Amino acid sequence: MKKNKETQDQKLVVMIPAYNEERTIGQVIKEIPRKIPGISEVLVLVIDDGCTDKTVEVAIKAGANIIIHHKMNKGLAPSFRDGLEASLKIGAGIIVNTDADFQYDQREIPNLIKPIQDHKADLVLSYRDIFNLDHMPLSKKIGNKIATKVTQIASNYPVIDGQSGYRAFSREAALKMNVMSNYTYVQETIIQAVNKGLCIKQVPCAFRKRQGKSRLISNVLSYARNGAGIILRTYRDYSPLKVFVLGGSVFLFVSAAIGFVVLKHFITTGMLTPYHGRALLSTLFGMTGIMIMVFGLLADMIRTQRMMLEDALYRLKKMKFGEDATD
Ligand SMILES: Nc1nc2c(ncn2[C@@H]2O[C@H](COP(=O)(O)OP(=O)(O)O)[C@@H](O)[C@H]2O)c(=O)[nH]1
Ligand SMILES: [Mg+2]
Repeated sequence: MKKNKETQDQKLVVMIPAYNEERTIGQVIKEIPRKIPGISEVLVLVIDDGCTDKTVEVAIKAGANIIIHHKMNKGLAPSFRDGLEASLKIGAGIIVNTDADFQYDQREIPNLIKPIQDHKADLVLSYRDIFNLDHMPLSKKIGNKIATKVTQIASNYPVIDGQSGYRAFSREAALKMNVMSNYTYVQETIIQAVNKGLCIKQVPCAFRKRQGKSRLISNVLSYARNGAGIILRTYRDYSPLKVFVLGGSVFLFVSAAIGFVVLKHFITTGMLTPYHGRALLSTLFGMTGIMIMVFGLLADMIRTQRMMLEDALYRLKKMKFGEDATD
């Protein structure tokens, strides 16, 4: 009976990417519940992304179990990627990602992982009540809403808060994630999860005022530029036909609008004169449109390759962690 219970209970790894967070990381780690129903063990993993302050010392003192070091600052997304990999390696059944700045309330972890424990989700996203957070500047609130809307369109999933990093992944979801960006992982992981057919649930969460300055967002505009680039690239990678057909159609439409008169004139008179200029322009737009569509077909073939590569990678990771890679 005991053995059966043990096999059912999963190991939880709470991973914390951190860049110079000595002020708050201790509070974060101390707040993490170490006993949760249905969880055999809670381990805290800190990703020290080239910290130059006392983050690591404070984290160890507060009870961190594993620390991964980057010799220099690599960025949030690479830290997240390494954190997931390390969590899988130490046998995590569920992985929670949280921030080191004490903005999220770690006492909510049982609530965050519940849908995974109940086999109702592979990925649980938390969402904040953005417009009722008095401490959040208006520019950030608006930025959040715009980025969330774009993520909704790109993922075709009604995400409520696309920027919240407080999330729980099942082992299966973590094995399937291939984060490619070097800046932030938040939008890319949602788009990937939807495209890989993972089941997503959303739960509300609290969000405290940040102590100290944001490490990630020095200004909202550069965050928006970087974030938009990541979303567009991920969308292009997973839905290339839609992107290229849309782009090509715009050119073909302009070509038709310009060339309509020329074609009509040519059919009735058999001549291009006096519409040579229009004819040239229409041809140019038409050719460009067709070229973009052909790129779309090529990109779609690359997408098929990517899907196969991702499946191979998934099986490879399973083999690496000593699991059955045949299912
Ligand atoms: N590993 C790593 N973590 C980072 C980096 N930049 C930000 N973070 C962490 O990512 C989390 C969110 O960053 P934060 O500055 O709070 O962003 P904001 O809340 O969106 O303004 C915090 O735990 C940061 O320590 C980075 O370059 N590397
Ligand atoms: Mg923060």
